[in-house]
Amino acid sequence: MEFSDKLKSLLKSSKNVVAICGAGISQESGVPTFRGKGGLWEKYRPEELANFDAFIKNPVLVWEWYNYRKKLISEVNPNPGHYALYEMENLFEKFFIITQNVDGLHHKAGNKNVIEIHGNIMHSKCIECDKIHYDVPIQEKVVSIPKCECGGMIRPNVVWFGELISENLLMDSYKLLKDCQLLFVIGTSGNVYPVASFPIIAKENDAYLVEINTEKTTISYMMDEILEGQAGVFLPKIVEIIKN
Ligand code: BV8
Ligand code: ZN
Repeated sequence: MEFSDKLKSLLKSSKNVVAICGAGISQESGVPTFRGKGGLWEKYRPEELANFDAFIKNPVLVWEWYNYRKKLISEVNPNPGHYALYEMENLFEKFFIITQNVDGLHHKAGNKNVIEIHGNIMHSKCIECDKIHYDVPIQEKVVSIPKCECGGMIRPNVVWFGELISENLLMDSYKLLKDCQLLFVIGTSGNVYPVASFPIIAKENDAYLVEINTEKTTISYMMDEILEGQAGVFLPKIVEIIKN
């Protein structure tokens, strides 16, 4: 039996549902994860790339890595896992996604209620005046560091290690996690804080926690139900149960 009776009844009765997503949900679209085999971190370590000091020390290397990812992401599409979450937004009374992913694929699938807690790789910002730039071209070979009108260097507008998550997004996330009856934790290794601590907030408020992952993770121990397998396989099945 794939899904417990408890989960089946919650799929029918829950009003507020939240899905926390990590790189695993985009893996079936062809976007490499961070820590898995073939993952982005295999060649580089996070400390070397996804932090401000690395950018100041070697902006060309950091921009090369982000341009490689931006180009790859601009050529991929949402997969059945993303589209199932789009259907959930229209099936549950209140459904929100809190995503660690910066690939924009939830919006591309049609979801509106999305908190991009680590930002969006397609957006950039000036390190001097904080101006957001949406039109920074993808340079296959980085010949120059993009510059703002004010002369400042432009960086990807994502949250790097050692940087604070925006207070507003954190407050919005805490509120959603406190109010939800059902929380899906999809395709995340549970390594990165503060998102790794989010499931505990929902659990403390009596939510039922369901992990969907191809492997056990550091946060599997706190789950009420574990669906071991691909997000793109399980999520459409869950939508079928909600609909019938
Ligand atoms: C902060 C954005 C205050 C840019 C990213 C010591 C202890 C605890 C915490 C810390 C510590 N030292 C430092 C910290 C804080 C640090 C942190 O958590 N470090 C970790 C590594 C220990 N966090 C921060 O710095 C955060 N800010 O805390 O500020 C502060 C400041 C200083 C010091 C202390 C506190 C900011 C974190 C944000 C970093 N930005 N990325 C970019 O993308 O380039 S992190 C990066 O990892 C991505 O955003 C990614 O989303 C995120 C999490 O990774 P996952 O999404 O989980 O991906 P992963 O590859 O790991 O796992 C994929 C999973 O999918 C696997 O489990 C796999 O099995 C599964 N899977 C694969 N295929 C499928 C699948 N599942 C289902 N279906 C499939 N088909
Ligand atoms: Zn500027």
